[in-house]
Amino acid sequence: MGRLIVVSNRVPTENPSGGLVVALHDVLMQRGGLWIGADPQICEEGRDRLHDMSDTNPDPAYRKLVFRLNAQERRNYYEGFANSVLWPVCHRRTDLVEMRSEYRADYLAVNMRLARLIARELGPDDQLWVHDYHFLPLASMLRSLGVRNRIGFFLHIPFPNITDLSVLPSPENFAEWLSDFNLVGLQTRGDTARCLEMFRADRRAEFMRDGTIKFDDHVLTLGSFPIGIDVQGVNEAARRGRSDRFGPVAPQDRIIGADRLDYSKGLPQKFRAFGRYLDQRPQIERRPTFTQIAAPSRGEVSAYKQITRELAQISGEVNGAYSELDWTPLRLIHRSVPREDVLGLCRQARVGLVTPLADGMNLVAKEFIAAQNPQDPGVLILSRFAGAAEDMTEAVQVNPHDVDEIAEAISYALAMPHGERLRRYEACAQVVWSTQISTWAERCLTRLAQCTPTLRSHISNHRIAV
Ligand code: GDG
Repeated sequence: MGRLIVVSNRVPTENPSGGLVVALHDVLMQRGGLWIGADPQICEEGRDRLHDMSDTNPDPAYRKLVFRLNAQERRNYYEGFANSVLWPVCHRRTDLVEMRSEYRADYLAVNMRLARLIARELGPDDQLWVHDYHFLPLASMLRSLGVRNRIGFFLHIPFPNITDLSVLPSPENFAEWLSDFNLVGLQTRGDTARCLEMFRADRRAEFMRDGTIKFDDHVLTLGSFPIGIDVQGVNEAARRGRSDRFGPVAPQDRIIGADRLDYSKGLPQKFRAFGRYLDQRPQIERRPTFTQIAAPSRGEVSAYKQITRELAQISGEVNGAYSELDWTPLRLIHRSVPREDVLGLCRQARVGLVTPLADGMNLVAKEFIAAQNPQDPGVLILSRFAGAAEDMTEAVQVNPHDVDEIAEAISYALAMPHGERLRRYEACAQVVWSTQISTWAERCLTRLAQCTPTLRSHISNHRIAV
C-alpha cells in the first residue's frame, strides 16, 4: 500500500491540538506518509521546492513539508481569492466578494506550482487527501501533469448554492475542478444536494446507476461525511480547564460563546439578541453573564476589520445600558484563549450560544456537548444554518437572523427544567459520539480506497480547467 499524503492550508508546527489537526496527525501516525501545507512565513526564496519541517515533529512516523508563498501570493491567493472570494461565496455573502483578476490568476498559479512540487514527491500507489477551498483546482492541475493517483477532497465549509456560484469568474470551472478528484466529501446531506444540483445543471455530467458522476470521462464519487471531534479528549480537557479566570459567575447564570471572529458566525446578531433578552428579562433579579470569546482571525481582510468595530460598539451599548458595579452582563474577549479554558467555560455554562449565519459544521456546538457534566448538562442553542443542526435536532434550534427568536431561546434555556436538559443533552451526545473525528477520517479514507480509479485515457485527454 502506498503512503497517505495530506494537503491542508496549515501544517501544525508544534504538538498538535484541536480536533482536525489531531485526527489527521493520528491517521498519519498509523499509516505513515506526508503532510503538506503552506509555510506561515512569507518568503521570496526556495519556492521551487517543498521544505522539510519534520524537526518540529517529535515522531518520525510521517514527514511534514511546507511550500512557500511570497507577499504577493499571500495577498492574492490566500487573502484574496481564497478568503475574499471563495469564503464569502460559500457562506452566502456574495455582497462581500472582492473581485480582482489578479486574485484568480495567483490562486491558479499557486495551485499549479504546488501540483508540480507534489508530483515530484508522489509514488505510484500514494493516495492524496486534500482539504478545503484553498486547493479546489489541485486535482485538475495534477491530472494535467499526468498524475493518476487516487485523490480525495474534503470541503470543510458549506457548498454554495448555484446562484451564489455564478458570482465566481468562470463558474463552470467549479464542476471541472471537483470532477478531477476521485472522491469529494462534504459536511452534510444539504451540501451534497447543492453539489448534485450544480452537476445536474451541467450538461457535461452524466449520472451513473451506482450513484457516481461521470464528467468528461472521469468518475467522481460524492458523499456527506459529517466531521466531529475527539469526544473523550474534549471532555477530559474541559474538566482540567479553568473558568474562574473569567470572573465569578454562578453556573446557572453563565452563557458562553466561542468563535473565530468571522462575519459568518453571526456575532452582531447574537450580541443584539442578548441585549434584547435583557430588555425583556422575565425575572429582573436574574443576572446572567454572557462571555463571548472571539478569537482574532484574518485581520488583514477588510470585512474582518469592520466586524471587530461593530462588536465593540454593540457590547458597549449593552453594557452601558445594563452593567452594575458588581455585574458586567456581556464580556467580549477579543483574543484567543487556551483551549482547555474554552472547554472549561463550556462545562461551567448553563447555555452555549452557537448561532452562525452559515457554517460547514461548527465544532464548537459538538465541543459544548462533549464538555458537559452528563448529570447536570447545559443547553445548546444552535443556528439552523450550522451543518451540525442537520443531525443535532434536539438542540434548541434558532434562526440566527431573528434577534427576537434568539432572545426567547435564551430565556427558555435559562429556565429549562433538569429533565428536559438531560433529554436534549443525551440526544445531542449520541450524535456527537457517532460522528467523532476518528470515525470521520476512517469513513473518508475507506470510501476513497473504494473509488473508481482514474484511467490513462482521462489523463491523456486532460484539459487544464482555468
Ligand atoms: C471550519 C468550518 C467546520 C474557538 N475559539 C478559540 C478556540 N476555538 C476553537 C473551537 C473549535 C475551533 O476553534 C473552531 O471550529 P469551528 O468548526 O467552530 O469553525 P471554523 O474555524 O470556521 O472551521 C467549520 C470546521 O472547519 C471543521 O471542518 O466545522 O464549519 O468553518 O475547535 O474550540 N480555540 C482556542 N482558543 C480560542 O479562543 N484554543
